[in-house]
Amino acid sequence: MNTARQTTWIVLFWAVMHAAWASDVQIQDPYVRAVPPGQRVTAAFFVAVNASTQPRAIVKAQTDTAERAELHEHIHDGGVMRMREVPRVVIPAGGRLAFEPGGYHVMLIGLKRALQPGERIDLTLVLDDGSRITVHPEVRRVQPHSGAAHQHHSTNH
Ligand SMILES: [Cu+2]
Repeated sequence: MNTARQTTWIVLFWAVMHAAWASDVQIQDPYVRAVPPGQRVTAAFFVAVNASTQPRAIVKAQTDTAERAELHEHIHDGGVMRMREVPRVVIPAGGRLAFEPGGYHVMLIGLKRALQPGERIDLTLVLDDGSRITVHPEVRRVQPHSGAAHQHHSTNH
């Protein structure tokens, strides 16, 4: 009886620790780039902070606001900036990684409605340990600046 009780406590302890461990990744300052009406593609940015002693990877993004959410990176390809989908983005142990214009971002493809600056959408990030983090990025007007904007989004300047 004592042993069974002990086992219960160990399982409970493990569950609590595991939950705490899974939440060691935090998403700070999430936002979404405001786009002109009719444009159905935009991107979400944030800073991912990993307080654990293990590297963690973001392996998937989901949102109700768009038909698809993809993890993207920007690469320099013969002087041209391009972006491509990546299967995972690693946040180093005890470190942080910025998703920012010109770098990693979550591409939202096929927006289901127009986004108003100031409103918030839902974005869920899935980690490699199966945990999920839902954040509420604010829609913001982001000034394009040289080299850092989505090249295929900027028009004439
Ligand atoms: Cu992209």
